[in-house]
Amino acid sequence: MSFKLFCTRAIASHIGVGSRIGFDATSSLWLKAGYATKTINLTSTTYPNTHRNPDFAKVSNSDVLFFRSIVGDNQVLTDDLDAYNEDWMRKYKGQSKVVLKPKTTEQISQLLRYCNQHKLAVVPQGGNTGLVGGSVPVFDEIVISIANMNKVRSFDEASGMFKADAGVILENADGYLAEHDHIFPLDLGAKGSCFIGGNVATNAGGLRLLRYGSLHGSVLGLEAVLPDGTIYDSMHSLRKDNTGYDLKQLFIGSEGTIGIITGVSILCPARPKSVNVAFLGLESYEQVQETFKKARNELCEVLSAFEFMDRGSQVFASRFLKMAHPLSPDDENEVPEYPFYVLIEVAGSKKEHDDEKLESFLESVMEDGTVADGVVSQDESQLRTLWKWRESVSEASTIDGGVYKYDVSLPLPKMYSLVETVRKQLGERQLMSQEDTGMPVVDAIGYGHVGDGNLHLNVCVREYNKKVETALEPFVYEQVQKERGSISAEHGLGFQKKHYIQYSKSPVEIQMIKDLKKHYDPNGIMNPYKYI
Ligand code: FAD
Ligand code: 2HG
Ligand code: ZN
Repeated sequence: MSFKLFCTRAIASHIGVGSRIGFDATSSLWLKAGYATKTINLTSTTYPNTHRNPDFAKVSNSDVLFFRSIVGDNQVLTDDLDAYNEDWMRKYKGQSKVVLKPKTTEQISQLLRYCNQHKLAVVPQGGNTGLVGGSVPVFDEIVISIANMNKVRSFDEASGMFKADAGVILENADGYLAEHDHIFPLDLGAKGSCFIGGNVATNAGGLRLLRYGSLHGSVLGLEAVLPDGTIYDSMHSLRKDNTGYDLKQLFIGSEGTIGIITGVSILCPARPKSVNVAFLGLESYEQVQETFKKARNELCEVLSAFEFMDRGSQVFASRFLKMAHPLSPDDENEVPEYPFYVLIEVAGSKKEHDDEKLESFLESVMEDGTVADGVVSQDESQLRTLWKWRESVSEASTIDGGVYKYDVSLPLPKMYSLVETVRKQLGERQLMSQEDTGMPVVDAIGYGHVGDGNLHLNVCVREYNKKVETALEPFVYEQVQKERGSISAEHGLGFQKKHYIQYSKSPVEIQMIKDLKKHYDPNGIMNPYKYI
């Protein structure tokens, strides 16, 4: 049971500094979950009980002519629309015939006003990295992509106030802020592709919510276009504003159902000057909790992330990354037998101080046996590599053909039992086997943001399969409801959970949501067939 320093030789040759999982640096294109099933069935075929709303008009030639007059011929796409119709998991596929790529808020206003008047349904789309089928059409809805709205508007170094178009890629926003010694208060595995507007629309949580909090707190203002074309402009820079309802909150997590977010004003903290990461092996989930408790107590203000992964998730990451595991650097094929792994990040302003804190914390948890094994990064490249063993799990889970993803909030002590319960359920129904390729499910794995009480349960399948889906839904949601958890901690409801909101919201809450939707979108044109 020794504490090792991170071993450079095994890692450095595989992944260079700055390379990104799923992100092709040469083309700047997001590589979709490339392993998942090659052919995607139309959503309307997979879910035949969802019917096209006959109240919606179908796009006509005169509509297309109008769109061209607003955004220009080149920004109205009518061919090769798969990238806009298919979701990242390759699970959902819409049938849109038209994609619009406006460049200004005014253009979006004109487009939405027209669509509303003509009852043409629309789907707002950002980087299309959403994981609940919310970002793609179901039938022939028009896709309004905000990809062309990608300018930083302003940054105030004194206050940390950052204002930008909603189509700025998260990684670019953070890169811009890094030049000014600041950091975007959100980070996630899809940062090379997702847009800050999409992040706000999904109220994304990510890897450092523990440190920087929810977007409900850091977003200070928004600009959005309502379905009737009205421009709502609250792009102010006020930290405090108690004049009535906080309207911007309506859009944070609204998933494109009441308007299109076009601008984001957000408070960005100073960028930490020193960052370090430890990667640990643990013998039980109880020890994961104990380590978290101790990390909060001992690392206090420098703790910036606390992520956990079960062994199954590391096996998938290992198959995907094809490199030595940090805790067994000499054997490429071996993931050590620890049932749980934890990644701890510390970030502060004084390296010696932060390193000292991390070291004495690690010494104490190793000595008292809470942690069985661990490594610490020695430089930036190793730090990024350690993060890859956490960040790559999402994509690695698709490696055998597909994945059913659940992102739930649960009380910390109960969090991992959901994975065990689901594994039992799949075993009893004889749906799961790692060896028998005739079985649809390969494995059910668990990982996530311990600091936020957010578990990611990924059921990794050889192909999308109705029997598996029926075994999982509403079963998973029932388990979450029993513990008064949330069926969506961070990815939203989208299409996947459209029938299940009642597992986390009361009838009164659902009615209030419906009332708001009806008020702002009486024709229901915004992202129909989704959760509301
Ligand atoms: P899209 O996928 O394009 O859209 C998502 C939803 O928002 C859709 O309903 C869409 O209609 C709506 N929408 C998009 N833009 C707008 C707009 N401007 N106005 C109104 N509505 C809009 N999520 C997390 O919370 N934490 C994570 O750690 C995390 N990690 C991820 C890792 C990977 C590898 C992947 C693929 C996804 C991950 N996600 C994570 C999912 C997450 O929801 C998205 O990555 C991100 O927030 C969505 O942004 P996007 O621009 O891609 O939006
Ligand atoms: C993460 O935390 C993301 O890695 C994605 O939220 C989780 O793919 C998933 O299930
Ligand atoms: Zn997550």
